[in-house]
Amino acid sequence: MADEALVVIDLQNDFCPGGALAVAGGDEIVPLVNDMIRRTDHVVLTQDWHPAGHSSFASSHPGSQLYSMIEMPYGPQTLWPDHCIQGSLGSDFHSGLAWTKAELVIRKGFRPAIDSYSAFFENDHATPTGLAGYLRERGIDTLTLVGLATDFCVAFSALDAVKQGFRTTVRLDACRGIDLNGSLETALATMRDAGVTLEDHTAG
Ligand code: VGL
Ligand code: ZN
Repeated sequence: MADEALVVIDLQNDFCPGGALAVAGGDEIVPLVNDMIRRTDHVVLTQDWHPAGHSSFASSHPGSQLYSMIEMPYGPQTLWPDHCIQGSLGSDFHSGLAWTKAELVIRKGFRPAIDSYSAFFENDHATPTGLAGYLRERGIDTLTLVGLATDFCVAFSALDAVKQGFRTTVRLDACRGIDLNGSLETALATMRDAGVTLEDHTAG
């Protein structure tokens, strides 16, 4: 339908097995995502896109543990391994992803001092990426989200999408999660409570 878009979140090498911040089974979703791309008129991709030395990297905070939380001026921030450095192989889309049909690639996380999980807003929940305006101007009001990782960039994007007034579905069978300290269960409950439609079309 003309008023619908598929938003493919961060289906990049660093989030797939062998990558710097590998999500278990991250590569398994590629064939399904490709089917969905084929069947959807409008496709938008996001690309995690960090400068070297980004403030979300544990390596930028000497003495701090990987995956620990720190307090940033904009709120709590998980510290990640170095990943998705601009222009690196790890920042490329998975080589099997049929990305050429995409009408827009939203890059995020490029400001050194702030992380950006959501496709719509940086982690201060205030600095927009421009995606909501783009979609509205195109007359798109209904979104399906797929990609990586369910409990971080997909969830943050879905929550902002409903807040911005988009009818929003997350296809869980076309997502994989990181699951840090129960983050997957929390993300699913938070999305459900916020009015995100969660669907799993896994056969059987
Ligand atoms: C993501 C952690 C850090 C994601 C991106 O795509 O879910 N997670 N950067
Ligand atoms: Zn990142």
